[in-house]
Order: sequence, then C-alpha cells, then structure tokens
Amino acid sequence: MCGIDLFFKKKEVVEMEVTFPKGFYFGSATSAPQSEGAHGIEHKAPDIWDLWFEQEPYKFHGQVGPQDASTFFEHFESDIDLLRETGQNSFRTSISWSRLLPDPEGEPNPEAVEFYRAAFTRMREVGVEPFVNLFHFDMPASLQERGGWESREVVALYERYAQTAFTLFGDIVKRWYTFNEPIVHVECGYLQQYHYPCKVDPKASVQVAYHTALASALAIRDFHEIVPDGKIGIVLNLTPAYPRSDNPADLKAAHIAELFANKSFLDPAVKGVYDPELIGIIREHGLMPHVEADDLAVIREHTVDYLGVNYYQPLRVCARASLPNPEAPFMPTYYYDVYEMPGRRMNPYRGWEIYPKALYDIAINIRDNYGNIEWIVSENGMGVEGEEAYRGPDGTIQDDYRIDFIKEHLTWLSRGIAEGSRCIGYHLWTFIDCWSWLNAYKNRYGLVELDLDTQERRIKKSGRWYRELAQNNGF
Ligand code: BGP
Repeated sequence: MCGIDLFFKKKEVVEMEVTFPKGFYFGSATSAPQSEGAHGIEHKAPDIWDLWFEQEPYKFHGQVGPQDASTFFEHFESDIDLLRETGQNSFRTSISWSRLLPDPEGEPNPEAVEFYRAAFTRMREVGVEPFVNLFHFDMPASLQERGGWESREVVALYERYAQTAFTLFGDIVKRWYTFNEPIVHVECGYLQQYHYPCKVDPKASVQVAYHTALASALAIRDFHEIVPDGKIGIVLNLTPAYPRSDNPADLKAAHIAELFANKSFLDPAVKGVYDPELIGIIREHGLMPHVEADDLAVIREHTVDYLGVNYYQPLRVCARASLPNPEAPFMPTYYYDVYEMPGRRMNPYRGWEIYPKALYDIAINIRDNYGNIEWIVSENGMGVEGEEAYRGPDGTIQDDYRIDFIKEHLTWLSRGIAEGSRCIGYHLWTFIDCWSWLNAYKNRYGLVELDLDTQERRIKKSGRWYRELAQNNGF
C-alpha cells in the first residue's frame, strides 16, 4: 500500500448507490485571489496578500506569491469551457474588492467590470450557475492601513463595495455570499498569525468578528433591495466539535469549542442573535466589542437566505490537562485542549483529519437547530502534495484517492438529505489547482491539473469522474 492509499485503508462507508435530488448543484469553488492572477498595479490595487508577500516572501511556500495565481483573468473563457467538460452546472468564485474598487471610495475599475461581467455571462451561457462571494480573506491593503476589520469605517466601505457589486452584476448573478469563512480572518489574522496583519490581540479579534457579522448583515439588507429575485448567504467553515469521551469535563470542553468555532458566526448569520453563553464568556474575559445603537437590530433583521458550508475536518477536543495561564492572551483553547484521537485518518500533506461522517452530522444540526435552512456544501476537498507521482501512461493524473474522498463525503451527505436536510449542492475545492495562501502550490486540490510553467490545464481522472457523477446525479 502506498502513501495516499493509506488514507482509505479504513473506509467507513460500504459502496452503495448514492443519488441526489433533481437539480442538485454539482460544481466547484475557488476565489479571486487564488485564481485570477493579474495582480499588477495596472489591474488592481494591492490587497493584504500582495502586501504581505512583498514584506515577507519567505513565509510563502517556495516563495510563490499571489501574482502567480492560476491566470483565470487571462484564460476565463477556456476555463469556463473546462467547467462544462468536467460536468459542472455551478461554480463559486469571488470578486476581488481591490480590483473592482482600487480606490475604495472611488469609481469602479472599468477593466474589472468588463472582466467580471464577461466571466459571469459566459458561465450563464454554458449553463453554469455562478455563485459569487464578496470577500475571501482579501482586504484591500489601503483599508488594512486604515484599521482593517477593526475599523467601523471599513464596515461602511464594505457596504459600499457590496452595493456596487450587486448593482453591477445583480442582473446576471442570482446566488451571492457576503463572506468566506469569516472565523478564519479573525483567528488567523488576530490570534494565530497565519494571515496578515499577524496580530495576537484577543480584544481586536472580537471586534473584527463583530464588525464582520455586522458588515454581512448590512450587505444582506442592501442585497434584498437591489436584487430582490436573488438569494444571499454566507460561507462558514463548520468544524463539528467532538468530545474525547462522555466524561462531563470533555463534554463541557466540546460545548465551549462549539460556541467559538461554529456558533460564533452561525447564530448571528442564521438566527440573527448571539448565543448568550458565548457573550458571557467574552464579557468575563473583558473582550466585549464596541457596539453602536441599532447594530443588533440590523443583525437580527437581516439574516441569510441560505448557507454555504465548507467542511474539511472535525474538531476533536478534550478537557484541558493543565490550568490555563490567566496572564496569557486569551484564546478559545483557554477552555479545552485539541484532542488527537488515536487511529484517526489523516491527510498528512495538509495535516487535517479525514472524517466524512461529519457532513451528515452537519446536515442534521442544520435541520434540527437552524430551522432546516437551505444550504450547500460550498467547499470540501483534498490537497495532495506530489501528485505527479500518480501520472498514468497517458499523462493523466490518476487521483483515485480524490474520487474516493468525494464519494465517501457524498455518501454521508446523501444520508443527511434522505433524512430531510435541505442541502442543494456540492462544490468541490477546487476546479483547477490553485494558489493556496501560505502553502502556495504545495498541495494540489483540483479536478484539473495546472502546469505551473506553461499554465496548461489537463483534466485529471477525478475531473472525468466528476462529469459522470453530475450526469448520473450520483454514483
Ligand atoms: C479553505 C479556504 C480556501 C482554500 C481551502 C484549502 O479554508 O476557504 O481558500 O484555501 O481552505 O485550504 P489550503 O489552501 O490552506 O490548503
């Protein structure tokens, strides 16, 4: 058995026929900063990834920066043809704020307007429903200098950007998202130093989280006026928190982990309110954000029409083994330890556990605790390093491990749907191998291989299989 096959040594699901409801969305997801390229100043103003790469290129795998993203800006027409060739009826990408509005207070960049209109129109022409997200970790650098999400002024400018995008593209794009994985720019940018501005500042992290939830609600309010026949959601990375055991201390640890990791954005986005227990903890640690009059009414009244769920890995936790240092900067792990369950299946390249059943648990959680709101798997996928080792005699990458990964997740998802959860589709991360933040091109996720030297695209075995999956509405 070789490396990648080991992922599947313990399949959890026996092969069975799996089918999805008629009209199910089969597609994939990417983001503007990870796929467009054309980062030169003649095309767009710098965002924080351009800025950070300029400052500390050695932090990026192979010192490859965002300017080397996979040239969708240049090749969008033939890339959209490949969407059809791989059977996709829908596709998520994002708009780059700093491309559309290089001056966040100025007029839209005509080149960007032309590009996005052409790309979204072309998708529609070939029968691919565009799902468009407004913010995928890419704060304009000029706004980061003005405080980023810590600043109320940036919330107002995000609302202006959202209104601009809805007005410019709302006639051709009917499915929108306000944010991708907002907890990530909170945690990685303000606690863990994996995103710019690389701060360790718990108080700022709470303000950033709160401003993000508020900005999302403001955009939803405006969307419903500007595009009344569309739907808008938010993409959340849900990582169900599983306790090590039924011991009350482990259960409590998992309960608190769930508050921070999932409910912190899920509750305001879907229910319009924050969980009082989470607020109690934030208050106890002296981290309450600055809130202005009417904010909470905006959050309460403008909830999402549907939900995007990114799922990669579960969160396993246990009671802390030692008391936290009360003087250390506050982290949610004040209340729990991350638990490394013996025997868990790992994707060693990304360091993430593979646990497909969580998709079923998410489906049931949404059904039972979030009003059975309509939702879609907006990301799920497997990043593998060194895929060229799997190139077959005809030159195609034989990524059977990816096919197995998708099958297992879809099997559990279909059970959730059979039990009444309203999931409308599955978007794989990702379409064409793309640039992945600090990991750059280390791990490849695509249905389509990208040759970094020539920019040539080649459909992998999984891409051909995906087409059959979509044609058969199952496997
Ligand atoms: C998600 C992000 C994506 C993508 C993906 C894979 O959290 O929304 O942008 O990058 O994870 O993760 P990575 O690229 O870090 O391997």
